[in-house]
Amino acid sequence: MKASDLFVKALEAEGVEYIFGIPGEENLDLLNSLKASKIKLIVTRHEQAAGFMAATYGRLTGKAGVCLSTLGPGATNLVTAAAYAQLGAMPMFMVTGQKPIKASKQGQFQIVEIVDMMQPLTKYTRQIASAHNIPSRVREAFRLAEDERPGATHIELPEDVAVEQTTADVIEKSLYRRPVAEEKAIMVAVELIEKSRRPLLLIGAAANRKQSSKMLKKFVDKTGIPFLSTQMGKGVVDERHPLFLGNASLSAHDFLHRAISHTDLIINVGHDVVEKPPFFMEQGGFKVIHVNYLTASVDPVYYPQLGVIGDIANSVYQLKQKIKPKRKWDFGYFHEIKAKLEEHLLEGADDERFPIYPQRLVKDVRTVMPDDGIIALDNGVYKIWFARNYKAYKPNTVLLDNALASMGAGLPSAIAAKIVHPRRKVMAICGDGGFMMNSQELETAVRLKLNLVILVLCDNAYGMIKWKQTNMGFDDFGLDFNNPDFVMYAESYGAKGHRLESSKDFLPLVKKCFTSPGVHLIEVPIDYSDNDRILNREIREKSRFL
Ligand SMILES: Cc1ncc(C[n+]2csc(CCOP(=O)(O)OP(=O)(O)O)c2C)c(N)n1
Repeated sequence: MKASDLFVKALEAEGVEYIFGIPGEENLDLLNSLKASKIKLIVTRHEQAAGFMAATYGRLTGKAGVCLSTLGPGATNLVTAAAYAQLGAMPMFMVTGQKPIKASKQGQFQIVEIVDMMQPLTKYTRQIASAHNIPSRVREAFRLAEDERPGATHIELPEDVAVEQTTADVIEKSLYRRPVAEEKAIMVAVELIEKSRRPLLLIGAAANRKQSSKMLKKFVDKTGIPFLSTQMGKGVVDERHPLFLGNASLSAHDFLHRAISHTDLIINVGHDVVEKPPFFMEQGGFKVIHVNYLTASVDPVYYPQLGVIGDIANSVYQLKQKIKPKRKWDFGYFHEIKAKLEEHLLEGADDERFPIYPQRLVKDVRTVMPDDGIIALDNGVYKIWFARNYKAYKPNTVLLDNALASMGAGLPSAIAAKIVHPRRKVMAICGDGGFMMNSQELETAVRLKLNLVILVLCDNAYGMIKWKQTNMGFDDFGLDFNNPDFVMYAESYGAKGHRLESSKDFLPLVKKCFTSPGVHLIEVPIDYSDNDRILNREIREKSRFL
């Protein structure tokens, strides 16, 4: 068999459905082998976007998403996406081309040490030097990408290896179950929880990766322990639950931090230190039980006293079975916080000003999105508003990146979400800065005939940094820009462009976009004038009096 055919066969054995990417001449044998495969090639307009799509496919399915590029410049374009997958624990497999390694007549043209370049960004990076190694290398790359903690892997397939003949055959996936926590660890955790006075449950990203939603809901219902979510842990348990105390969208001084300063024990399910800290541990302060697939990386702000290590859903099940809810638990103060938080979340939600107020925008998006609808956020200050004010009802329905926190991922991840869940409503929410970093993927979305709604929030500036600049007392400087006419821009791609003219038009307009097929871009002027007042001062002041 030709090596590139074997490579494709190995991908098929992994259950690969899509490859996102841009082929170069060094991938042409692989491309030709793909022609005969059921794997669908999705050509993108930038490798970075292909990487974001592959990572999001992995995030939503638990199976490694695959992306492809040529050598040199194509592969260097994958770097940000590799970091995105690696930090965000999204399973992703990258394959890049290379010039012949045995004899090359092109000198060093386009040659960069891609395998080395990927080293700090991946769990595994290898060049295939012989066709014979394809099955084991590919299997190993997928195993590592998908195993906890998931991340990015990379294989370089040189042109001359791709054309070799080989008798090797694919290695099938091995079947295994995730290990479960040992009973003794569970018993120690149960004792700690039962002895505590004001325990809190924190739900983080890893709880969104596998099926732990039902078990966590049962745990909360049985014990009555109030819970918080991290940004990437949103939706694991429906945030409409009466015991939900808020999302850690700000790192300090929010209502939920009052709860944290009042707790003596945090049962931390699935959070790890890549996310912006939802809390800071201090010597002599509250204790933390780390419930996760792997032990915790130690960090100055995170050094849990106990680890319950193993499959998360199983650990939560075991804890739930053994815990006897205690009368001495005192959640009175937490319920007070909850009431105040709910009040605060409603503030500004009906504001009629235009440009639209972020709180109103969040409320209207929540109104229009069905329970299982997916919002995919780029990175900007609106992310804080959405994480804090938008209640997620189901797992993985709020796709945001609180790990690399890269701009440019909003549109590509929405495209991938729509590919994975074609029947669900998907909305990309981007700032005018982040959107322009991968706006060329409008063409990909239109070509794929996706039904997608894209909000471009316009403040003609890098608003997030402006917000921080104001907070630090600096003058307004160096963060403004001009925008294209987004309606014309969208239409030039064959998408439908809309411009929001008044806040009350938002809901009917989005509803209309969701009922008419195709890619809809809505230019949404946004009023960020209160970001500093509310996010930096009002929340801090109001929560101080709790
Ligand atoms: C690729 C990348 N470059 C720079 C940053 C730093 N950064 C974070 S948010 C932000 C501004 C985002 O602006 P925009 O997309 O317009 O959203 P806004 O905050 O204005 O709503 C910048 C420059 C980043 N996170 N990622």
